[in-house]
Amino acid sequence: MERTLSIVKPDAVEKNHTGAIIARLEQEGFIVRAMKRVHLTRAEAEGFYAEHRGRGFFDELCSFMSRSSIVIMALEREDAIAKYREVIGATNPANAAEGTIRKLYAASVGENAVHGSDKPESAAREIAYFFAGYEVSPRA
Ligand code: YYY
Ligand code: MG
Repeated sequence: MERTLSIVKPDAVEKNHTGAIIARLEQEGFIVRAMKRVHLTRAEAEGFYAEHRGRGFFDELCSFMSRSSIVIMALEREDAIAKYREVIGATNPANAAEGTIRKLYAASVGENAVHGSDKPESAAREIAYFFAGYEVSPRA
């Protein structure tokens, strides 16, 4: 079993799509290992997206991610990282395949409904960024 970090971003939470997105992920075989709703500070958003610091879209991305609440989940599944990225679709919803979460719920590349880890090292860092060890332990 592999884990990935999933975020329902402010645009999707504001539109009340959280439940539909979680239901879809459960249908796709993901187990919600840990979950919480939080409103990030700008500094917390910048820390999460540190790898993108210096990119043209960084300021807008961090403003967006700290605009209102998000729902963060640690998800578990066989091949979770790749499978999750398949289910959410391309970063730009205009390029996302039919039926993917971004195609269904995202309005633009900047406000694209969900986040997903891109590789095992990112998943480990991102899960640890938001969850304490006891929250994602097998006993949770
Ligand atoms: O992993 P993923 O979210 O699909 O894309 P990244 O390339 O890691 O970029 C993170 C985040 O930044 C993306 O979800 C939206 C935003 N972004 C943007 O606003 N404009 C771009 N040209 C690229 C990314
Ligand atoms: Mg990424």
